[in-house]
Amino acid sequence: MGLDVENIRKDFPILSETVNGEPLVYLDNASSSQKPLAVIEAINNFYKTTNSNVHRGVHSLSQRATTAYEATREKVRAFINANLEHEIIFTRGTTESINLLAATLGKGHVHQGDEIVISEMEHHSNIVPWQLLCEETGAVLKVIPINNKGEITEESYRNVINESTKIVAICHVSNTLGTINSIKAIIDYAHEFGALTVIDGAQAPAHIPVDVQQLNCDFYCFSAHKMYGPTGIGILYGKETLLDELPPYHGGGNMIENVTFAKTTYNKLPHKFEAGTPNIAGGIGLGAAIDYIQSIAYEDIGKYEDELTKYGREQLSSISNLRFIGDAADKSAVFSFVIDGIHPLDLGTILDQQGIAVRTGHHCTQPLMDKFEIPGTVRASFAFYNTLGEVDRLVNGINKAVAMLSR
Ligand code: 7TS
Repeated sequence: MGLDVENIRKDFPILSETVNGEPLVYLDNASSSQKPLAVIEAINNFYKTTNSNVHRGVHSLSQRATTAYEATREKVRAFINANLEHEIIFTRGTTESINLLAATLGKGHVHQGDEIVISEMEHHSNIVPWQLLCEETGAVLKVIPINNKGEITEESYRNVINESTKIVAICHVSNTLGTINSIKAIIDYAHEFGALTVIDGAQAPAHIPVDVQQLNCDFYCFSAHKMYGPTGIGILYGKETLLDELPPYHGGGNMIENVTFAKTTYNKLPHKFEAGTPNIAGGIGLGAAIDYIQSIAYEDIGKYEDELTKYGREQLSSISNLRFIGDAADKSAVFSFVIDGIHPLDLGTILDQQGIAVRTGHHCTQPLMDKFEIPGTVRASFAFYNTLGEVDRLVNGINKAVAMLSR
């Protein structure tokens, strides 16, 4: 059937905004995507008609809020094809999901001399929590190197993963390079050594379908706000047996079964990991975001975004002295680049003056910048509501900026 981009754009009110007098071209989707009206209205309606706390009220409104909030858990389960609803833990986002794992795996699963494996392309959120865990336990952080195209090769991960590996934590899709990693092969290899696998899926579900049972990953983390949902809510998926073994993360209301001063027992999954009043409106918004994505087939999203990737690559390549950082064979519509003699921040600022939103800097991947020996890049990251015309506006905008800056 194909994607009807012009109609899709109408679902996103912000896309009709002007910025600095120009129609907005929003190319910072890897940071946070825009929200369709369906998500905005779901949140609005919750506060207008249902607002109440969840999981504790005897009154009808609280029960209504609980039903609406919990409906998202089932939607997420089906969305990533998890086996069980209570394998879906609500968190504040990818960052909190990974921190939860690093903190709780540190209490029993990881010991002095054990190795924790990440890759050179990880976001700081998938580096620092593991460093904290290493400091606490005496475990050692090992890093899978990437090649110059920004890919993890089979040889490179086989060289790093071994009998000492306890955890392998890898991104599904790189936020800076756009590389789509062959995580299934890495997960299978890690399992040969009995290691646990943690997938940082922050950049995946907006673009590609995720099936945690097919991947057979032990944990999968993502954020609602990068997949057309609200900020402040995300998911930790984990296999039931593993989540059951882990100790609680935060203490407080809802995560307990019984509290006395002498001893507290904990609630069952998923509540064991969900202390305190959650982001109820956010959860409902995430449910609406999933409904929205599912109203458009992934197959169509994939085909269209591939077209954007191909066209974007071709057109950006026409700019002289532009060098792509990351040119993987399998990549999403994310372009990081540098232009000789031009600082990314200056380029980003002049693009902004033309209504074009890109991100500049290290994108929370400083070790990756070190690998490529650059301080930062300009990054244009696309979503399915972006158009080929916007690629042209980006390219014209860059050409204009380069002319101004090299005067
Ligand atoms: N992992 C990856 C691969 C990411 O891209 C991000 C956010 C995170 C983890 C953290 O997600 P959060 O929702 O908890 O913040 N990436 C970006 C980015 O590329 N620009 O801004 C945030």
